[in-house]
Amino acid sequence: MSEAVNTDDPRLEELHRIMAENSLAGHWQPRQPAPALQPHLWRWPVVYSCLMESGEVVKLGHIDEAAKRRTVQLVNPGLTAFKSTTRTIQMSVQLVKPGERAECHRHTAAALRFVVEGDGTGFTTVEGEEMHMEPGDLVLTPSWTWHDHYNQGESNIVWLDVLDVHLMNHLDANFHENYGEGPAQPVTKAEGYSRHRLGAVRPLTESPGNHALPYTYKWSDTLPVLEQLAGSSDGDPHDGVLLQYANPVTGGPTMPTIDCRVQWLRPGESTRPHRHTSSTIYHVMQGAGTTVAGKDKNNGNPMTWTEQDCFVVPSWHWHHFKNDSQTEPAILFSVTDRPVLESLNLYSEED
Ligand code: GTQ
Ligand code: FE2
Repeated sequence: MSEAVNTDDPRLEELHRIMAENSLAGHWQPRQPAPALQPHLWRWPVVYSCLMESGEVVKLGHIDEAAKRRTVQLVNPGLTAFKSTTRTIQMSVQLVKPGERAECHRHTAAALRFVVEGDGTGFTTVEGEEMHMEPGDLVLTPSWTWHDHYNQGESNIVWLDVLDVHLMNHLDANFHENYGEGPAQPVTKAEGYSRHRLGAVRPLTESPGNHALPYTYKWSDTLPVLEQLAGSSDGDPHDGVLLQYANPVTGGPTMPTIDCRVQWLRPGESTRPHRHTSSTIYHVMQGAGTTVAGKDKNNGNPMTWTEQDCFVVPSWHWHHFKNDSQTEPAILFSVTDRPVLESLNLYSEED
């Protein structure tokens, strides 16, 4: 307590007591420090073995049951009370076994799926369209869009779920609704509908504002862009060759609250440190390397990653990347809350 507050004055204690009884407090009184988001690395073999074990012991439930989805959630050690990956975003890993269906619902939280494992026969139906899921594909289920998942194949399908659910909770804007007419919504659109309708040739009337619409970014379209740029451009000094999964109509962020990126670090490449007021969660698609993240520019916590690992770089932490291989590129998929900070004029960056 500051010196200006005379703690010997018995009236002060009485004031504190009366205020506490009436749900009031003085600015001069201490409070619990907010828990800090920490840099953290989740090693894939541990995540994956827990997910596979959950496939044995957790039966996928109906839509009104707690196990309506079978996911293992990445919990930041600083945010265990919230069970959350960052303050805004949740990243989890979901398993749908052959023959299983995760039933239909919708919520205000925007979600995306980034496919890690599967033979392409599994799909998420979004607003009446089956979006088939092959490794590396990114499927958007934006705010308030109906979605259900079905694995009609013979092998497991595993993907990363990313939702802005914690932001929704902070804003008291987290609402959801179960589909009332059965476990799955009807399929009303041809496969590829959204990608075609929102492509470079599209109806003149297509003007979603900064709204995101259902969409799939195929890895088979993304990888050639990375490969071509890696061979022909210098890339970004902080991130190597960096691509944004742009909203196909506006060219802006992937969704209003979450931007998705993919980056390519050349063999042996080392990037320059920078920091910014947005938090990022990474997933290693390919390769092995080190990300140093910390509050000091030259003294961070090295996170040494390999394929499929996930890690967090918190807001305003200096960070840089190194591809530890001299022969192979490294590819990182990432999600960030940067669009939220930008839309509130709170985004800034330093290097
Ligand atoms: O697949 O619909 O990880 O609603 C969390 C909430 C996945 C889903 C999550 C969800 C889903
Ligand atoms: Fe959902």
